[in-house]
Amino acid sequence: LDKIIADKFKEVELKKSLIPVSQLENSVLFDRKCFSLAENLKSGSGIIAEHKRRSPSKSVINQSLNVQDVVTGYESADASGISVLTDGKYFGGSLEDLLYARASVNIPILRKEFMIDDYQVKEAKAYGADAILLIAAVLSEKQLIHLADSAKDLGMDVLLEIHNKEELQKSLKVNADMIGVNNRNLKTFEVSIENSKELAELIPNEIVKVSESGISNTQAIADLKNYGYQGFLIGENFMKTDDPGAAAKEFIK
Ligand code: IGP
Repeated sequence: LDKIIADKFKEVELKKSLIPVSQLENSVLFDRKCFSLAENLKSGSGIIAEHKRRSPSKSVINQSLNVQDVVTGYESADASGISVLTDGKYFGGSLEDLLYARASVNIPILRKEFMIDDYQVKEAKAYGADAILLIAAVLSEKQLIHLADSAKDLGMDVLLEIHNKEELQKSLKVNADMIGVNNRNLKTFEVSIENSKELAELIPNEIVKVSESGISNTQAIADLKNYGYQGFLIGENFMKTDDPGAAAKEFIK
């Protein structure tokens, strides 16, 4: 994780020197009114289906599909939202993926990225995202508050990811619409759905609860609903198949 973040700082500095913020603000999408991911989770299937080609924990998941087909499939499967990885080096994603996803569906899209700078929040908006992810393991309380406020100012929702009590503590003053409990430890890659169950009661009621990672069956969803979860972020279980949309449809029906 430390390496990913160090690389991200370099990437963002480079981009800032090439594409000024004013150019991002000129994107036609910059003034678009966002869909609310948090609201959509409450009223629909609750599934946030992810486009993920590869990951540091699993290496290759699926490199042969095109993003438009995948996200269109997710939308017709009745996903409440879509998550698009935009990190290139570790996840094989891109901002172009986000743009093509935006052009293909009319449901909320989460930019899945290691956010460290305001610049990326603007980029998210300029490339069509409706929501951003902030990872408590990566950011200070002050940074979390600042980046969440920037996203809210642009009309986007905020999904704040935590993995333990300390990170939750750090997140309580942040203006987040959703708190996501990552079942995967980003430092050891160990996955346990019990983590969502243990932290559930500590999350304030007015915040939409999302369980992230390692979800592979509908029994897990039923269990997590009993703990108050309304959102379920699923990547690999769909992406490892030849037809992620069909896999999502079978899962959600
Ligand atoms: C999806 P999975 O196990 O269903 O593929 O997990 C999602 O939760 C995972 O990709 C994720 C992630 C992240 C990726 C959760 N938090 C932070 C990158 C960065």
